[in-house]
Amino acid sequence: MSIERTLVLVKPDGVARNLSGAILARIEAKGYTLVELKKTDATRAMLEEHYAEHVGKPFYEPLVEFMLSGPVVAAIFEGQRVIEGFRALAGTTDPTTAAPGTIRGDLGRDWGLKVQQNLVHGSDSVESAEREIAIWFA
Ligand code: D4T
Repeated sequence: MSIERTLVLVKPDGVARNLSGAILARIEAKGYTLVELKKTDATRAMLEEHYAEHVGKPFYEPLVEFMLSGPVVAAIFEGQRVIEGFRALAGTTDPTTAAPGTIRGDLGRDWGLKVQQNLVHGSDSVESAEREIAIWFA
């Protein structure tokens, strides 16, 4: 099994709630290695590329607006099967039903908005990770 890299974003809700450190600590505590880290402001162009698969969906525009609403923390983590491992650690998309013990399950909730504010993003495949790392760490 080869070593993978994944892109992790602490979304604007996580940064605004001062949870960036707590979230990064969970990933490090699991044993993955932090390779790159920065706090940054997304641009609409970056988000159009990052979320290209969601264009046209009802939550797309609220999602872009949400991701532009404040700074994000972008990180690259490395390790065997880190892509799958981080997504398991993050929990499912809907924070209401995300399993307790996961980042979204423990720290997230539904706020009744047009888009789920679910604290984190993680790449879903090796191809996505390469594409997303190029967007956020150009
Ligand atoms: P990301 O991509 O941000 O790591 O989250 P997921 O992999 O868990 O979810 P996704 O790409 O399917 O969706 C991106 C983003 O849109 C929000 N969303 C999604 C939403 O508000 N309502 C929905 O029905 C879906 C599918 C949450 C995450």
